Amino acid sequence: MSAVLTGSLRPAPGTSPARALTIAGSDSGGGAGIQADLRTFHCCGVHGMSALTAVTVQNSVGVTGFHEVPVDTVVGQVEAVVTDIGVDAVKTGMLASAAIIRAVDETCGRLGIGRGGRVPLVVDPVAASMHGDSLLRENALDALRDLFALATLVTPNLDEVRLLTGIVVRDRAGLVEAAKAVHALGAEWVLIKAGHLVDDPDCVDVLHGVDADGEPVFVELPGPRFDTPHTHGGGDTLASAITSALARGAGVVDAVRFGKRYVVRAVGESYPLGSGVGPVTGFWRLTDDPV
Ligand code: PXL
Repeated sequence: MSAVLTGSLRPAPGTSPARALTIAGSDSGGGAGIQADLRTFHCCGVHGMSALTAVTVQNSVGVTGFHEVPVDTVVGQVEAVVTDIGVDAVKTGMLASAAIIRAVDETCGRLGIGRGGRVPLVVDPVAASMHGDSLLRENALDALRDLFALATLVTPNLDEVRLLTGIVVRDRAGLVEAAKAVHALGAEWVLIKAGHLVDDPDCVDVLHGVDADGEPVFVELPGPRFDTPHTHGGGDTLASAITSALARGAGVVDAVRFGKRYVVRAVGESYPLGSGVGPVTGFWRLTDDPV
């Protein structure tokens, strides 16, 4: 395991921690989106920054609408933090529209974020909420696929695999086929999340990329399948934990293993909220120290 991920993740008091930026939407219910990302960065000992792309109107039952942030304001937020504070890893979540995706693509490329640059880029290709409410305009899929060419890692779930490639995954063998098909869209690494394979008693995600010699690498990431409906924000939390590890200097395989361990704990302690679906949580990171 990477030395940067062993032991305490707490930054030494008074020192500047690693810095991560999320380019994503707000979840008014606080379970997913930018709220989950910033919480996860914090719990991983990383300074979190945000470029807001959209404001969703939602609670534990679903999303009733969203309002996009103007493209210039999205770009302005990224430029403002990167040029002053600097950044060690970037994650995208809900990008809402083709115009925002194309602007994020151009801005990240220009600032040295993503493939070919200094700063790793994790693209979580968010298309819909777990209730099935759309978080991405219908005409934005081409732009999203184009963004993959800049990605260090993309982290689709099985609904997103179907949208992006047309492949319907039904079993573990299908996960490998999906990984190859998504990888062919241009990302350096692909993590296919198996959460939707509900008939599999375990949740075995598949990471796929190519090693330094050009040889294909497939890594299985086994984890338990928890008997809970409360998994809101699980994908965001996984991608944010991976981004935190990358920001701390870990390689992709170690960062993904770290993210998987983190999200297993977060789903394991998820809680009910409202009358619908509750969130995963980083509460297990809290200490028993009295305030
Ligand atoms: O979990 C995906 C996601 C990402 N971003 C926002 C969301 C959701 C799911 O609801 O609302 C803003």
